[in-house]
Amino acid sequence: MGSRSDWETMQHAADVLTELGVTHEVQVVSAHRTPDLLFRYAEQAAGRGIQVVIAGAGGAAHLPGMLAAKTRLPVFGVPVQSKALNGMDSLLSIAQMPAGIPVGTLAIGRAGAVNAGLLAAAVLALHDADVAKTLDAWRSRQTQAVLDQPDPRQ
Ligand code: RP5
Repeated sequence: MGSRSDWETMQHAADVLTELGVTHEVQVVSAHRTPDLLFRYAEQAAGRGIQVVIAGAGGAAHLPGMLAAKTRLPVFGVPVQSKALNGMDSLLSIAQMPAGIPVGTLAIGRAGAVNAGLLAAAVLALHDADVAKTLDAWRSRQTQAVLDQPDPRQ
């Protein structure tokens, strides 16, 4: 994520990955405050065994796009809800990548962070039977929770 202030949002991605038993790391890497670290991180990620990158950022959110430009790993961007523009700035900065360097863009805020974790797990599940099983079970529990409580007044 681009700043420690993004953690309130991005912790939800980390929580999902923890729930699913997916090994992950959490790090602040700022595109504009630590640009050299950003390049180093992106260049070394694949070699370190990382398979998917989730990048959360707010405002002029160039972190996911810059990461994607420096690694062939799939990058999922989470637009953090900014104070000034409610995250519309973050969303458009992340989603509107010119053709050639894709960033898979999620929803603004918590929903995007949760779904980024689930989407990353789904990618890993293509080649990891344990993650596939855990992800299927997570989704079944979610479905069952809705079926078990159909009346919102209760
Ligand atoms: C972006 O600027 C970060 O991703 C964060 O969402 C936003 C504000 O950062 P802080 O000023 O709170 O560190 O780089």
